[in-house]
Amino acid sequence: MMCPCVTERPYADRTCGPDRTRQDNGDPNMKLLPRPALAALAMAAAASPLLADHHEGKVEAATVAAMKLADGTDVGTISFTQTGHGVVVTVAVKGLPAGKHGLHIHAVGACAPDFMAAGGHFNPGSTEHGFHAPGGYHAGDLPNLDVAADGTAMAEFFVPDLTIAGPASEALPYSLSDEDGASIMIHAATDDYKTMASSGGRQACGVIVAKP
Ligand SMILES: [Cu+2]
Repeated sequence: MMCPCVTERPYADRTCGPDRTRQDNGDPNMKLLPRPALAALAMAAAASPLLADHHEGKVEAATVAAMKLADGTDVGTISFTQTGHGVVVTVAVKGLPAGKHGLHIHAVGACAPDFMAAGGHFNPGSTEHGFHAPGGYHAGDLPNLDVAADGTAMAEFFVPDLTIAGPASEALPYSLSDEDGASIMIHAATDDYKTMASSGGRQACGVIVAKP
């Protein structure tokens, strides 16, 4: 049913065979994902009608994370818009110190009672942090946010392979709709894309997908 090269290359369906391959594949259980992702997918697949929609390219979803400082001060929003290939992230924040700030998706969908509730980085591949890391990076690693002198930052970028709208799938192997949700964190210092410590403390947090 699947074109032969799919078994060798995870994303081979993008370059191999006709587009209808995915729709024609009646078995949604992806053989290509690493074991933990496959297990999560197997658990989620039965319950969610979204998986089938992914394969039809119909998923449209968006969510907005309300960004707050530790004292509850509103510092704007970070929005997430699902596409068939990943998520468009749109940042519109204010009231932050000027300079470049580390920005990451964290693993747990909670910012309260303090930002440590957000857990570590979203890292479903159990890789190392940083775009420079050999064997890296975390799926939650994002580009630094450059805050202007007036305390605002506007940015828009794309995160491939990510879904906010359903369980992991072949097309979108990283899901934020997992058992503990996900959040997004603006850090106090600049991510050197090599070490976790470079980003400093947790300055502003917003929930993307709430912890159930
Ligand atoms: Cu972080």
